[in-house]
Amino acid sequence: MLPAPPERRIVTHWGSYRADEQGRAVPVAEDPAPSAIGRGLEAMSRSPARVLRPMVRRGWLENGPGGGGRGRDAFVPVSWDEAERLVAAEVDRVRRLHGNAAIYGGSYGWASAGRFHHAQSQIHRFLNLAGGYTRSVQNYSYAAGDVILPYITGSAAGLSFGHTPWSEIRAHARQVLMFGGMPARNTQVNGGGTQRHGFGADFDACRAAGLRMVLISPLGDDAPACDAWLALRPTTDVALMLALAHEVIAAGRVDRAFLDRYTTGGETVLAYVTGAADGMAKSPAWAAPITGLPEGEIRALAQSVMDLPTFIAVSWSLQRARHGEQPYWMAITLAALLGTIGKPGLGFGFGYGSIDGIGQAENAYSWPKLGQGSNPVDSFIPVARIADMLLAPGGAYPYRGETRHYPDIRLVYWAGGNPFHHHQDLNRLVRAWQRPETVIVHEPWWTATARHADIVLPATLPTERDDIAASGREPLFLPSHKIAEPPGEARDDYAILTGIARHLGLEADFTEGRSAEAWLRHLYAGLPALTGQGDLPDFEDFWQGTGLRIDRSRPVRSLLQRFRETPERHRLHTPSGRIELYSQTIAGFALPDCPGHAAWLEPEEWLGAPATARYPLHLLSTQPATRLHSQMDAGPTAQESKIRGREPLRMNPADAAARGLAAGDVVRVFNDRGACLAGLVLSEALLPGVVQLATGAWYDPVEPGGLDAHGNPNVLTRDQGASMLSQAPSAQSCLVEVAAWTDPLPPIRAFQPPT
Ligand SMILES: Nc1nc2c(c(=O)[nH]1)N[C@H]1C(S)=C(S)[C@@H](COP(=O)(O)OP(=O)(O)OC[C@H]3O[C@@H](n4cnc5c(=O)[nH]c(N)nc54)[C@H](O)[C@@H]3O)O[C@H]1N2
Ligand SMILES: Nc1nc2c(c(=O)[nH]1)N[C@H]1C(S)=C(S)[C@@H](COP(=O)(O)OP(=O)(O)OC[C@H]3O[C@@H](n4cnc5c(=O)[nH]c(N)nc54)[C@H](O)[C@@H]3O)O[C@H]1N2
Ligand SMILES: [Mo]
Repeated sequence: MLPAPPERRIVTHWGSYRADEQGRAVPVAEDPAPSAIGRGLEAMSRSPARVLRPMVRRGWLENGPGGGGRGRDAFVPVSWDEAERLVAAEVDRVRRLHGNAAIYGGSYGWASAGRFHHAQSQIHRFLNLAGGYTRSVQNYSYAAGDVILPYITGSAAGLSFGHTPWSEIRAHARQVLMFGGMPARNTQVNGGGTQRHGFGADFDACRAAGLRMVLISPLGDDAPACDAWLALRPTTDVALMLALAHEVIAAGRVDRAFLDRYTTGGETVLAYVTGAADGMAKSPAWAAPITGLPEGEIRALAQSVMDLPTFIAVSWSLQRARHGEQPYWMAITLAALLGTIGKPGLGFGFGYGSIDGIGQAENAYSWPKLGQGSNPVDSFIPVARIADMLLAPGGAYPYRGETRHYPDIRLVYWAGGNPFHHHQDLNRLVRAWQRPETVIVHEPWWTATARHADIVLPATLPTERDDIAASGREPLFLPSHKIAEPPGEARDDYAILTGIARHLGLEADFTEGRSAEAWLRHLYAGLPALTGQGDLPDFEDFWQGTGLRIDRSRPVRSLLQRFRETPERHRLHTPSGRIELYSQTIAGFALPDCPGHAAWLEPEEWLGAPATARYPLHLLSTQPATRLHSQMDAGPTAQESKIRGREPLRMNPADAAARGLAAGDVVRVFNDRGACLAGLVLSEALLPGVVQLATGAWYDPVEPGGLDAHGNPNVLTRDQGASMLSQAPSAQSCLVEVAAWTDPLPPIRAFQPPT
């Protein structure tokens, strides 16, 4: 048993808390900007939405593996021993009959902070020992960016790591273009467990230093403050950037020396922008009707990027759309024409304000983590292609210039994620999800994913176990203390998998003979080797304290600065060794939705599409201010934001008036893919024609595949790859209509356990 610390602390993805005298979780004093998401954290332990016992779907228990009735049948409680035996036997059956690639163990999702009780690491470690599984690659956050960047700059630096520091931007830039804004709500979160929210201070320091902060977004409140707001139509940023490039060219301000020395393909791009290639000059007059921005505003912005040293920031949201590769490629192209790339504090970067920690000092070391072993099976899918995979076993699909085939999945095993939150077109997922023979889910909660499983194993929350937490974007290694007993029979993922491993003869390999506490000590003992930090306190002292700080950060350097200084020595990992404004490789793939240079491509759904005749509103499904994804939706902060129990939908008053709608109304949001209810909030901050419904309201269909009573935008979003290159999710390309809901209100049942 670990000694009881004088002050008990819990670390989450959205902040650190201490238990006060009443056992309530209150933000720690070290945090300059605590998040309200953590309110009621300790009370969530006893929420009625918790899974309390191992449960098996009745149809599966009675008839054996097979999908019919998934999401409809009642659940039957079983003992832990029986649950372990059922899971072990099913893993064994599937691997023997169909091979390990028939097990989908992607388990994508955020789970909880904590280095040891990290659900994905635990499940991957277990499945690797069991012979392997089909895994997932990329993520829902920035997959299109992650795929395209290596073709252009030779790596994904500037996306989730390697950013130009805020301190350099503040010192050298005079203007920051914020494509997609920098909404403070998203910087409540930092993966792995955060303690000191830092974004606000960096942003404020830029303003104090007199930088001109320009917000380019359909939402006027997408930044803590701004000096100008360009309210463009969603997913038209490439057209705006092209027009800026056009003006830079027309003014003779292209940095030819930079293009010659550091890039390849500049001539092709210039010909496209000027119209020499296709007869269409990408001028402000051309971009105005596409973006919805007045031509004069575009010209003024173009002048400002020529007059002021400018940093171009693009949020991750821009690439979560059809052709989401293009805004990133075009931002780099624009910075290249201006010749700012690699200059201190200038150039471009992605994800500032998408999450806390971007642009802050980066650790020059990595933290200890649980070893996952290696996967003997070489089978994977791009993560957002899950429904396609389940619907079409063996089906062909393009990815990164190859033709691949989907594996034939018989068993889906999920721990630490919520696909019925995160995936697009949930009604399609409901159908696809019936296909596998068995679905096993570890969950603390009766989420929609748990409800659509055959075997549900109750997992603990971070408040119910001891752990160590550390984010890759903070220099802090933090104890996270148990403050509550697990409810019912809930167990840690480690304990669950240890029990299952025992039935498969894998226990000794899985545990390496360590208890959970012994693993924490083992992780701690790994610190010196990884961080180079020698004289650390004893584990006991660490455990009684408030965490360690290891200040060894990477040198302060702007993105691609070394490449700029010595391009011969720091050749990029691209075929030319330079920035590829035109990529022969991508052009060679001959993809209709991702050509060889950055280009404006009309998506199927945007405000200029013919589809607006029926669905005239562009839906932005942004990250929620009141929770992390679907987590804490049952908590007080999210619940107080609901309108008659429904998730708030924001709309411009003019759009509401045209539909006879008023603030506080419950409305139906719909398109051909699905429909949900939401509670109406009116705001002038939205560009007319745009509505905003945050992700994360627990999916609550009134009948299987029917109306969602609660307001989950993913019943409306499109399940299509950003392009055939990346197969990334493209949730932001989505048209809808909104109408009054006059029928009786269906009850919210998502937070009640199923029968
Ligand atoms: N339309 C639309 N959809 C989106 C997005 C969007 O912008 N628009 N954003 C996308 C993005 S960027 C992301 S990253 C995804 C996020 O999608 P997810 O990461 O899947 O979302 P979460 O709600 O965090 O799911 C984590 C689940 O793990 C469970 N959990 C927590 N701790 C533990 C644990 O210790 N053990 C176990 N077994 N389970 C645990 C939680 O209860 C929760 O159900 O959503 C994506 N979906
Ligand atoms: N509170 C909270 N914070 C979070 C999360 C959470 O669940 N809750 N999730 C975290 C995760 S996993 C991720 S990946 C990040 C995601 O970070 P982002 O992807 O940056 O976040 P979003 O909220 O989807 O989008 C940010 C803003 O982009 C704008 N936008 C959308 N489409 C367009 C467009 O086409 N053009 C322009 N110019 N603007 C557009 C929207 O107005 C939106 O408010 O957020 C993280 N932060
Ligand atoms: Mo994400």
